[in-house]
Amino acid sequence: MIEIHRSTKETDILVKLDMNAEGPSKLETGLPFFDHMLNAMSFHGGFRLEVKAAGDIDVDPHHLVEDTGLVIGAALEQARKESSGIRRYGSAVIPMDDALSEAVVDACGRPYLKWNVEWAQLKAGDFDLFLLREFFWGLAVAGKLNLHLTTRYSENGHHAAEALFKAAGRALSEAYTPKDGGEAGMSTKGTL
Ligand SMILES: [Mn+2]
Repeated sequence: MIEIHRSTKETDILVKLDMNAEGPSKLETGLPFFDHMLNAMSFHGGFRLEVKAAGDIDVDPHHLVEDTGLVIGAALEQARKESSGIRRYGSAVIPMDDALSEAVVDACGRPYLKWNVEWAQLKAGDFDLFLLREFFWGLAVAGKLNLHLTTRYSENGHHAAEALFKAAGRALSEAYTPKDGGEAGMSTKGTL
């Protein structure tokens, strides 16, 4: 179980992550739709995630959503460092009713976010779907992930987002599956 706490003047976030244990996850960000997405990601990824986040969401949930991505990303990076090697790549394409979303991960140590995402609506309930880019940006940067996210098609933004988080969970789970050999076993270069 990895535990990371990050506190700034804008947010206070505690993340507990165990990539090798099934739930139950516990999500408390003060943003019910965001909790719903994080729960979908961890449940379908088959890993345990706890997030307790507080922040200036009355100003704008932007800081909290981005910082939550940064802290979960930092936990993933620590998981990689503590491992004796991981599979590194993972991918998934997940449907939800009208929507089909895709996530492809390379836990390669070099951050990159390819955001090939379009939302059919701006919001899901009162949650601004455009904020989800900030979450995945934080995840990619702090997790040192190359992360390619795509909404192939959808009519409903909630469905597209939920399918995207499920796909991300499945892809992360595959990428962080233990594989012996350390960093040398993860690249033909002999190191990441
Ligand atoms: Mn839903």
